[in-house]
Amino acid sequence: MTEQTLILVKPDGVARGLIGEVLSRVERKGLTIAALKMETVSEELAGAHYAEHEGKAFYPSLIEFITSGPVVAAVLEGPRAIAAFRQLAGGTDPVEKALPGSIRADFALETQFNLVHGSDSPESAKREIALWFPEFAQ
Ligand code: RTP
Ligand code: MG
Repeated sequence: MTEQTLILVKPDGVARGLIGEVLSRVERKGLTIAALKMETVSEELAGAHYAEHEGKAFYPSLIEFITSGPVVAAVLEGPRAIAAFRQLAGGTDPVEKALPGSIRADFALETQFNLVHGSDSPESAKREIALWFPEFAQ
């Protein structure tokens, strides 16, 4: 069944020149880029996007980081797109959890600066696509 997922190249990925690397891996995997834009994230959008983490110790630095520079946001489509991109990204901790060959394992060292985001469930994907691409949401 075709799914949609919302992904981000976070500010560290943009600053390090990894937009092309990430999008290239997405395309080589066979996922379709259905929507794409670059944007500097407002506090409001950052808070809405990461609402599930409000109150956690890392939340203030997460918001500061995600608003620190432009991000690239995209909607991807394909069979099992949500899990497929999470596989490409690798686990949250790029050293302890991400498998070799994943984006995070190949290019990141620290959990906060882990380069990419991908929706973690169909419910998250629907919510995040509506936040980032209201004109695109179904
Ligand atoms: P994301 O939402 O960004 O795709 O990452 P994720 O699902 O793999 O991880 P999640 O638990 O949702 O955490 C969101 C982001 O918060 C930062 N984080 N820092 N210092 C820490 O312990 C910690 N834990 C999470 C990371 O940037 C993570 O991607
Ligand atoms: Mg998450």
